Amino acid sequence: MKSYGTGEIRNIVILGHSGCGKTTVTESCLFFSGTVKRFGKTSEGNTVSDYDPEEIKRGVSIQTSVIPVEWNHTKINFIDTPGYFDFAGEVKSSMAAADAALIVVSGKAGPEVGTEKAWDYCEEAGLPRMIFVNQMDDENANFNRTLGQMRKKFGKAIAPFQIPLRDDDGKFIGFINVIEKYARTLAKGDSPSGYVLVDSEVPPMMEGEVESLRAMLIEAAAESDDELLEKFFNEEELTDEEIYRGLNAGIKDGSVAPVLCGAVTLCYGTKVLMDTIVRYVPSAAVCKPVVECVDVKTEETIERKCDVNEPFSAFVFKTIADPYIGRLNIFRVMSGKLTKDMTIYNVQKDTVEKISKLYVIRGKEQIEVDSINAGDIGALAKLSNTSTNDTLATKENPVILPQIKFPASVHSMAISPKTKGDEDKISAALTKLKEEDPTIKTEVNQETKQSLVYGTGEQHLDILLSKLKNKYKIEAELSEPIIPYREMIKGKAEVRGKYKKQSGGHGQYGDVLMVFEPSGDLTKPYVFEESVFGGSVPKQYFPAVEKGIQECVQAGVLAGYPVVGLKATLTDGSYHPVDSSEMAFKMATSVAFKEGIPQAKPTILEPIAHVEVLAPEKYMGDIMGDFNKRRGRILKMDPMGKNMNIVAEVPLASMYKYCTDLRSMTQSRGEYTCEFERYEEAPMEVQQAVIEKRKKELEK
Ligand SMILES: Nc1nc2c(ncn2[C@@H]2O[C@H](COP(=O)(O)OP(=O)(O)O)[C@@H](O)[C@H]2O)c(=O)[nH]1
Ligand SMILES: [Mg+2]
Repeated sequence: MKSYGTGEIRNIVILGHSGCGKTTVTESCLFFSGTVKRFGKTSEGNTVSDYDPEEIKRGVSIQTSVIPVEWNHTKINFIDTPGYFDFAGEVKSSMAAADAALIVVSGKAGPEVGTEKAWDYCEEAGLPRMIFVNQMDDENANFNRTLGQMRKKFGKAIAPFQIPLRDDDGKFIGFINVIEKYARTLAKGDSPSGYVLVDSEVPPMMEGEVESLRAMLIEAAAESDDELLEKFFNEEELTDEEIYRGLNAGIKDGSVAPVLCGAVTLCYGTKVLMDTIVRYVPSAAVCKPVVECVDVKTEETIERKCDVNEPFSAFVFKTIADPYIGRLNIFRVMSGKLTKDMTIYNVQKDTVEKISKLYVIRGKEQIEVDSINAGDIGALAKLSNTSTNDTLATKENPVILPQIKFPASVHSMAISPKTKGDEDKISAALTKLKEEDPTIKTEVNQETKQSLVYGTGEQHLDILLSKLKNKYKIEAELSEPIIPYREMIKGKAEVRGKYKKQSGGHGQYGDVLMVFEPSGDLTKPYVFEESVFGGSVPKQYFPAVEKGIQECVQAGVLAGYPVVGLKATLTDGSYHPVDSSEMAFKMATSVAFKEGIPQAKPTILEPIAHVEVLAPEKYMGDIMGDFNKRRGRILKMDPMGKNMNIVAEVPLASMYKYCTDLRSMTQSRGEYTCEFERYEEAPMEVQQAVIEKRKKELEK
């Protein structure tokens, strides 16, 4: 592939609800531009973009892929993203590499939750955006309805560049260009899709509609430029050139979102889409002219220009660590130029990385190149220490580029191999999968000994299992994480513990009088004190008594959970000059513990989580009602942007699979975080259930 200059590159992230046709957009552009000879289908698993075995199996995208298409002396790097919300991490990383977004909307379904999220992401990141209303060939598609809904949701920015033409039977037959007021209809001809567009007149009955949409467009165009706005208000006619100038400026700053339409499975609208991207979407050099980064030598924030003459810096936005493909880091050059003979420096990891081969990638295909210019996307194989979020630069000019903030991994499950002994294999494979996907987290709970995996949702972890099986040949299963309950006492007890053995020869003798009471500090298992008077227990045995307590608090008397907040005081006792030993005193303490704790009102504590939910206000009633059912307490509720932020405390045990429930309550609009806060006494019925469960486990 030829090397493209910074001004000839467009990095376009494709966003939208699952199933609107994002991946098919990339496939149709590849096909129409003659890059591929066969038009793949996502449902058949043969598209360039959805190449991963999991994507082929499911017929949906689950990871980001880069699809460069060469069109009109320009390289459009499409970055195709998954629509499922569990893969929001992939979307976030794709956005880090993009200059502009193409939001695909189904003309049949209209704007959906995924469309709203896409729009919000663009607003947040300040990305220029355009919209493609797809699936217009479907008999239930309705452009005007979709346009109206988008105007209502997204406001004045929505600027229709095209409207679809239909014949008397409602069949999609072409487009009307709203700015220049001409129509084009599809006719059989020599093009990859088998159709060409031929100019025709705007049907008289549509003239009114075209005029009103054009007025909408001109208003949007005028908004971006004071001079134009004045002309607009003075009701002076804007020239086409002025309209284009205004639209260009508006698209660049995000105040205008051009809307196109088509049916990409038939390549209707594909050419106009690519033409519009080349013509209207500014190049990498214009969209992200500078990037703020931290100069590692001076620790100052500096700017790097998206220009080949600047020092080299590149941001790694995706890592593939695949047993078949190998290790690949995909990056965007933010400044300067990368050539294959350079020595590069991973700034965060403080290591020099050797380049073996330099590629641009198209789906899974790796195309070797000699250099990659500022603004372009490339890939490097076999870098040993580099992963997503790292900055590559040179040792002479080290900088750190802005990092991706990944969504919280709130869904946790215990993971174990189906075959005993595969534990090490699982953890090695998980390490690889974590490199590819920073939203997967793992942890071994020291107390329950369970291996835990964290992801963004149930589907995310299902795919993780599937990858373990298909790519790493390990069968694993997920189970509910064990809740780490605690035990404590609420009362006070004074007990004597005696340990005495006379089995001929050397005997054993230990005798302690202990007081057990709450220490008030639930963060510590116990505090140990002694108030022995007159040497009834010699000093040398105090550590043995403490050792006894230390061992006993590991398993409480009610259900075997660790004890916290215990104060144990050794007040008295007796000893034998020959038979007493450290062992005997430790045993005596244990006897006192087993007898004393049940008398001191033992109780079970449960972990309480601090939960924050962000969701639109209309769902507040459901969310609060649901928290009540989970024994949660709402602490506060505040508006935050378009949403409400609810802060609550909820027992951890009832947060199991909350992500699934919150999604279904809020049509996937709600998000949350959940963190351990503290321990609290569990209600009686919970305690009974916990004790019962423990009993059964012991019987097994
Ligand atoms: N009728 C029709 N179907 C389409 C069109 N574009 C995509 N599809 C179908 O919609 C489904 C989802 O497409 P896909 O590209 O995987 O959507 P994504 O989830 O947004 O990537 C597939 O079955 C496509 O064949 C279109 O223009 N017209
Ligand atoms: Mg897709």
